[in-house]
Amino acid sequence: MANQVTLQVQGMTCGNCVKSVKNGLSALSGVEKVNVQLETGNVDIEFNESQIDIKQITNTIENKGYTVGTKI
Ligand SMILES: [Cu+2]
Repeated sequence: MANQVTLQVQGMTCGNCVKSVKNGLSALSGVEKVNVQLETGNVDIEFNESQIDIKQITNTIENKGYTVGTKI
């Protein structure tokens, strides 16, 4: 079942940060679509909840050195 979530990510400052988050999430099996907005820090993610959960997605972002705020 496809699910959609928008996470508020803090600490992204440039295009490389965007790429790092986008590529890191896209590499996870179960993640279908990732859209990162640098200006707002919003990260829109479409994922298959039978394969991956938000906790794993959040951990992946945090392991790259960014902070995940309240989910919208
Ligand atoms: Cu950067």
